[in-house]
Amino acid sequence: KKSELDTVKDFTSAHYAAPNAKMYGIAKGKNVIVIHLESFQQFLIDKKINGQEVTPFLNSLYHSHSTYAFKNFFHQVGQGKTSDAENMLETSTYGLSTGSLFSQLGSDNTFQAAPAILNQRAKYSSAVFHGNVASFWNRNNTYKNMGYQYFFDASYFDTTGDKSTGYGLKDKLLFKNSVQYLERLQQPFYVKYITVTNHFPFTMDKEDTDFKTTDTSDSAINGYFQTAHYLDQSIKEFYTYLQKSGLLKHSMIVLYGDHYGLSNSENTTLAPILGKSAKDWTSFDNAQLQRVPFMINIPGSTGGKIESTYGGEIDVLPTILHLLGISSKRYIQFGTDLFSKNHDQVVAFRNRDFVTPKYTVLSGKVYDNTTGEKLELTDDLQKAIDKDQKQVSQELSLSDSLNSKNLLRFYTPKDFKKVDASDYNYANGLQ
Ligand code: GP9
Ligand code: MN
Repeated sequence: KKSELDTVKDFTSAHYAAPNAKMYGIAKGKNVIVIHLESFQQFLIDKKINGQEVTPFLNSLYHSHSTYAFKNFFHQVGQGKTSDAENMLETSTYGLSTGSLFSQLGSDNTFQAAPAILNQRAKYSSAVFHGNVASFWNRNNTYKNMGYQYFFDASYFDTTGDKSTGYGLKDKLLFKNSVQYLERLQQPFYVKYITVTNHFPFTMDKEDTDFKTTDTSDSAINGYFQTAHYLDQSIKEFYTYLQKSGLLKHSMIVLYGDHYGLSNSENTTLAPILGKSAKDWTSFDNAQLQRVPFMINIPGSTGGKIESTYGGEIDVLPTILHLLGISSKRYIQFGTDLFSKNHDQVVAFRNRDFVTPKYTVLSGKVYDNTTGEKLELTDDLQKAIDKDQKQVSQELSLSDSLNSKNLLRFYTPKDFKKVDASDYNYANGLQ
């Protein structure tokens, strides 16, 4: 009888998309710097408020020919929010349907995640920089199982007084104070920066912003543009350091928004700012706002452009591995390389809704992406949608059984050495 693991393996190997030869290995051997843009939605890109760009630096990256940017990239998180995004990006498996995988399974599960893969295949060192306490989302335990060698959490930084906001060290200080650790890491390194300042309720100290924001009845919306502007400045400052230190040309910088910042209940207040009418706002419009930025900046490269391929967070790991010239074929991963000709453009949301380049399907109702209108289905279209829906549901439930039953403990990819969490000790030897 076929085991559950075999069912999962059969699915992911049939779904595997071979790399695009033009892109394979274009960033081979480079450092990888992943920048997690907290609560950052795609509509912020190129947005002006009172005539001023909200995120001028990210906009310049977005339009640069050294950046492969995606305008139809969606977040796929559930209740695990940031932690779900991290899990998808670094394992190419989904978060759970309820709660956070990091919190529920991060201490005990077997992971075959980016830090371990890159270390074993290409001798990368690895680290996370984050200005909140290590235990938030059970990161201290999960990161060890992912094979992260270092975790520079709040305990490594001075977070006292006005150096922090609700979720920890202010982003500008995180980047600035991380340098002392970053420059001691062995290269090539794979590092992740998890920013926090652009987080609900989007409040900040007056002296940290001079951005003239909106004047809506919703203080979260007004604050959102200010904290996003601050985040943008923090990344600009970090780039200045990367440039000066010489690291920039030896690095590939991956930037992504983890999930929505403004919730569906706020979207009708937001609508006029996006040039839409609040009274015509529908669940189709909410779904479109699941777009978040995904940008791969490879300084020195000139082939970058704004891609219209549809994809999501689940697709990041195979995409990155292939850019680094590392085949993803031997791993159990649910996403597919965004640059592959066989990339699967059906984007699953955690609640089994999904988006394709043509349609948005919400609770079985089908909307046309160009008009936003709900469609009456012909038999043929219904069949096509049913097929996609079936695959989305299957993919999510296979990922769930893989993770909730810890099936990776029974699977050893070629040459993979199982991660031993006890190899790592993060908090200055105190924990
Ligand atoms: C906390 C931060 C926020 O450390 O990453 O997590 P979120 O609330 O966005 O899931
Ligand atoms: Mn988050």
